[in-house]
Amino acid sequence: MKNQGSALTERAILPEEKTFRHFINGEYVDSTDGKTFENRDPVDNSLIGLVCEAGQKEVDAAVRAARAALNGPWGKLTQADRVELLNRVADRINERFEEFLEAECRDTGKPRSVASHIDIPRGAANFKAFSETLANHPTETFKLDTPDSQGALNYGHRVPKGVVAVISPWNLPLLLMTFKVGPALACGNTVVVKPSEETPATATLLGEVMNECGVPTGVYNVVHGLGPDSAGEFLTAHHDVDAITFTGETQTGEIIMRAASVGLRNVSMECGGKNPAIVFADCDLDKAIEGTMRSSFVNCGQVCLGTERIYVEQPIFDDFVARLKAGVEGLKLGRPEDADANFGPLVSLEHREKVLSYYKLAVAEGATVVVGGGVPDMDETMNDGAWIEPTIWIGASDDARIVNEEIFGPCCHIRPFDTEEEAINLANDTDYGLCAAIWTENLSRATRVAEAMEVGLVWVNSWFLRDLRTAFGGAKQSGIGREGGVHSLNFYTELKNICIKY
Ligand code: NAD
Ligand code: 6OD
Repeated sequence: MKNQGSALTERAILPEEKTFRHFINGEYVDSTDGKTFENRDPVDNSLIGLVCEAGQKEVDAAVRAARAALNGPWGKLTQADRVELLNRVADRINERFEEFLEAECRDTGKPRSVASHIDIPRGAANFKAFSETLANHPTETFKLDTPDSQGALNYGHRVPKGVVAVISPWNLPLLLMTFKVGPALACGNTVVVKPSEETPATATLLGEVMNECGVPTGVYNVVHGLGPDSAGEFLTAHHDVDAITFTGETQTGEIIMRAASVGLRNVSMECGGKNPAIVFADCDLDKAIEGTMRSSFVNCGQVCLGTERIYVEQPIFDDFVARLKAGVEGLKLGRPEDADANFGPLVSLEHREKVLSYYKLAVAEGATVVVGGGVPDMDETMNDGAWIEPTIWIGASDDARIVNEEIFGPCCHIRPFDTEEEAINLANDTDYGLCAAIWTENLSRATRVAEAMEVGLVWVNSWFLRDLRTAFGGAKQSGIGREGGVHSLNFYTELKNICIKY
């Protein structure tokens, strides 16, 4: 593993200090009480700017604006008009790609090579894909023709849910926020977004894009702040919010579900994971190593779909461990703008404390550190940043906490297995159920094992290969409901049946 020692590079787009304001009813506004908190660059802990913290007043104003837009101009548009506006939003994100890229990389510290291939393109695509799904989705129709009914036509009519609260995390800020905002707006809802306190920039910038594209004011609103006793709690408890869509930790999801139970509001929950990979001896090992390098270490391991538990069939165990170790040693730590860097810092010093506590725990629990396990020595311009070593462990027991709890960092535990049945049992032995990756060239085995996984998503010989028309979501404690494709339309609309007797 090599550290990047280049001098601090000028960042062209964002001024050295700025304030991230709320975006309410088409305007950027401060908090009335002037409350702010700091936003720091995880690369070197320098101050990016201040973020306004919303109180009840700002949340009320945002929800009011969203309700007015729903009952007013947005609600009166045809679906085709809405779709055209959202396509324009997608195009405008692409035109301002560089600004979104800069903002995302500065908030998260992630390499530009990652954000320019994943975060920003998907941020734009999320506005197009769901418009297309909606436009092509048939209406269900049933003709009832019995002696009693003597003819009746039933058809489904979709209406928006109303004002939707979008609560999003910091790991893929624009991607995960627009994965909800795109379909919510396409279905005719209006939204109030509460981005993570760690990553306020791209949600803020998107407000400008909405105005530039002529999206009516009040359709897209942003309130900044923290969770408890702040914007997150005020928004999810707001009586005039009709549905809540959340991505984040399982424990936060439980709190939000309690808030949503008042008034029986709908929730969609995309939560944590402790995802397994099963690597069979008959796999294409080059592909398995390349895929696992990404699934365990891309985005500094901060991907809900990331692999933290790897089960490898005994005959190739030593080889797999050695090759993954070599892959980790080849990672290049560096600033986002360093073209060679493929590994950035964690999102914050606070998150590093959490991940490091698991690094210490691993040793206490008897795991062997294959590589990493600590804090890297960065050059003096980055030493104050949230850098951490990518880490591999072997030898922990199946009930060790590092094998069972979500760490959300660049680390994984590798364990050998002997039989397919054993691998399935080990993979399923968790409270989580987000995703699994299976590496084998045997199609029958792949199908059998995929169907046995207690998760919402399975990748065979790949990872994070996304088709936005498919269902996305977790089983067990990884979530409730599905989004993606028609599943998003189901969540963001109320389906009304109309029965016409003729
Ligand atoms: P988090 O739960 O701490 O925060 C997520 C959001 O919830 C933030 O905007 C936060 O301010 C807000 N929040 C916190 N407490 C709240 C409260 N009481 N009321 C209302 N809002 C509140 O999660 P995080 O640390 O930002 O993100 C990492 C977690 O997200 C990991 O567990 C990861 O697995 C999960 N995640 C899941 C998916 C998925 O699709 N399943 C995707 C990305 C991340
Ligand atoms: O690709 C997506 O649509 C998606 N929701 C990815 C989630 C990644 C979690 O960190």
